Amino acid sequence: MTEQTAPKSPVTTEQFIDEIKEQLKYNQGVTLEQATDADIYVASSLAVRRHLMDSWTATQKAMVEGNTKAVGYLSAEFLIGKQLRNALLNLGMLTEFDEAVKTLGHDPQLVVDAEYEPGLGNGGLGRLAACYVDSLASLGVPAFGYGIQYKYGIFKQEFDAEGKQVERPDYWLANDEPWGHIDYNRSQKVSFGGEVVEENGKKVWKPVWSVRAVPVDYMVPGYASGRVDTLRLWSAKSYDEFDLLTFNKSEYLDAVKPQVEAENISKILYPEDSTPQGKRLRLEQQYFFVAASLHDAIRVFYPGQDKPDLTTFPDKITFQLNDTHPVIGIPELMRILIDEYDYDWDTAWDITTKTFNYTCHTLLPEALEVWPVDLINELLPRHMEIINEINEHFLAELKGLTRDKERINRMRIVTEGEHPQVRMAYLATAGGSHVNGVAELHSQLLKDVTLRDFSDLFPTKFTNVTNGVTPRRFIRLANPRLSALITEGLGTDKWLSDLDLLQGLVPLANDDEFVKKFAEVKHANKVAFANFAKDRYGFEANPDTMFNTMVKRLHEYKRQSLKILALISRYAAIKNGTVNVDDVLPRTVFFGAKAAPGYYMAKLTIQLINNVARVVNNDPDVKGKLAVHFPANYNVRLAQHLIPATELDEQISQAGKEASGTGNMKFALNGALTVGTLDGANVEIRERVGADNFFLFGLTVDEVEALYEEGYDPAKYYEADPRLKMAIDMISSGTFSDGDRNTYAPLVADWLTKDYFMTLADFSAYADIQYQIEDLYRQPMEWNRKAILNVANTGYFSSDRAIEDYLERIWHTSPLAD
Ligand code: CBF
Repeated sequence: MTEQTAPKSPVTTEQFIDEIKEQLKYNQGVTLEQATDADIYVASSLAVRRHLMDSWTATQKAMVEGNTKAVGYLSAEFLIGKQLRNALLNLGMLTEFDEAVKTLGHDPQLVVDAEYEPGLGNGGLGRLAACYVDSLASLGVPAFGYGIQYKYGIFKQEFDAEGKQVERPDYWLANDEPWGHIDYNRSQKVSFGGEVVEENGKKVWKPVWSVRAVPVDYMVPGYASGRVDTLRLWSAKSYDEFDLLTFNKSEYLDAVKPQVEAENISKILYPEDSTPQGKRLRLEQQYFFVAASLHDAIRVFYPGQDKPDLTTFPDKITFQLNDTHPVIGIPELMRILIDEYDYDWDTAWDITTKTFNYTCHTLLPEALEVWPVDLINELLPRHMEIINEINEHFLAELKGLTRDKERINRMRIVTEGEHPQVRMAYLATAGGSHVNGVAELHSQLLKDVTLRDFSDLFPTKFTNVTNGVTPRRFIRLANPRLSALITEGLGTDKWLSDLDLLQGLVPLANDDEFVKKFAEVKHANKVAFANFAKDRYGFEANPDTMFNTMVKRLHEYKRQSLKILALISRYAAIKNGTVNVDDVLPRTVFFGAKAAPGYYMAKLTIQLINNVARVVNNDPDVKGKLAVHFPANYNVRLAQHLIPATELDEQISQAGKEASGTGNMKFALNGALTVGTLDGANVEIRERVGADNFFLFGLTVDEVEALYEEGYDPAKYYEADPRLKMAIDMISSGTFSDGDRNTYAPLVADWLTKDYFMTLADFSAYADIQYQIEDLYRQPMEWNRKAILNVANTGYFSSDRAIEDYLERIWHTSPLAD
């Protein structure tokens, strides 16, 4: 990315004050005296949005007229976070906003806090999509993010008196939402069900119900690029043709039922992450947003043309399939081309395979979607025919490439047997130009294990793009103190658009003055987080203890249980005098995690963590030495507060299970040291920051495999390490369940007999490395030097770099010319 200095505000403070007042008066109809913080938030957002409008329309015009191919990022999730500050930063208006709002008698922080965070994603995959549209706009690449505007985002997490997770609906649209513009004039009809008939030798799909997909547009401002891309999220509305006959029979509810059901499509985000799917509504959602998006792209790029030349479609836009969720787009494009535009099969296939690329975000076989043929037949009968035909053509192609019948059979897109299924990852691999994993290790394992047959026969399809995160939101907005110090250290703020410049901080790790300033920044962030936590969650966190954080979805493979077992063993050691209390390094541990509502073991782990926190925090024997906090409802906002305050980050998944991780990047970039396994992007982070500046422990992928092979016996590890035995026994004896021995019995039984993710096997190494961690922490200058080296050497993990890799390796396109 070309380095940019911070953009210059398009308005003065005085002008911005007038604009806010105008919005208050003409949009909201409130006087300045009546205006609440929430009113000021809406008025400022609308005023900011107006400033983006010209660049937005100009970007779209240049995209349609230009010779650069656009990018369509198809994703069922976009975890965009709050919009106002991000837009202000990218426009260069942060100072003008603060001043204007103060002049109007409001606190800028409270105004910003009035924004309700849209939770339109589950975790890493959705947040990555949001980082990528930010970077596309910042690089000046014309792009659409296409997804769904769910009415209910990811559930709101609460904890009950027993520490159990309770899910509450998150009706975020019940609040003023000034950022999304609903465009009824650009809606698309999406149909389902029915049958396929032959008419004049042509297959004709006769669907039986339809829904209206209405786009809600969010502007995505680039940082200092002058470009504004589009995030187009589809909302399902019914057509107003309801059943008058039924209504006349006074069965009003029955008459509106189909309308209600149609609107249900975009009602709720599936609260799952890396767990198997299989719900009918989910397939409806996938088809809904993908079909609307493909038709929308044709409308955008061939305006007013009845019979456009769609052989040029792959030159206009390239579609990235964000995981298997949008893969139904492959048969849909084939259907559009053949049924709606009369192309023959080969031409349609040529266009389709050139149009799509697929990113795989998982290594867990159970998370690769498969759809029952029966269900697809019922909802999308024409698509099932097309998928069958793709399968037949593909098998024929394979026969020309290999004589290995077993391999060919393994590669079937549609499986055989009584209950045939469609393997969406295989369909994506066969129907797209490129397949990429999201970190080097993950991409390698995709080739060696998950999609091995495919990579053997189509090696050039496979590539890697290591994930990245946007430095604008996750450094500049989240950590203004560190940002100022970086700018001071480098003598420029250009690092925000060229994160490799952080390398310039390397020599400063040896400059004691700079190291002290860095330590002061971290301490100030800890104090700020402690204040925020007190205010928002009501707990006290002591900023003079080490801040140690583990935030991510709760999943067994991520191994929150390893952290909690080590913590309990530490607690036990202090209690029973195995360690001298004076030698214990004071530590505050923060957890943040949501469990999928139907994931029993994950929810039980949440309950355990909460109860460990309750016991530890109320025990005078460990007071000042160990504290555990689990703020509910971890989201982007909490991430932006907690990450800058963290000193030690936990990335402790079982090697070979975390595809990449992106939290690991955010923490390193904010000057936390990582304790982690050789998994996902940890491997690359460690390579870049240097082995001395990363706390590595645990089994490698090969060792994990070897242990599975030889027959893994977790009980052996329980017997061998008294620290582990003590921790598990404490749980079993009811220490964290008011004496009840059964509460956590399912967890304990699983650890001792199955422990699929080898928590017990890695326990000793993990407990041992804590000594190294604490030794280093006792030398603050050395710790902070290493933390600076983490910041300095992780510029590679910018989403700008990731997007540049996609441009070069997959999309083969470039920014718009000025
Ligand atoms: O690639 C983004 C992230 O995606 C996941 O969250 C996913 O949903 N499959 C993975 O679990 C992460 O490893 C990955 O960083």
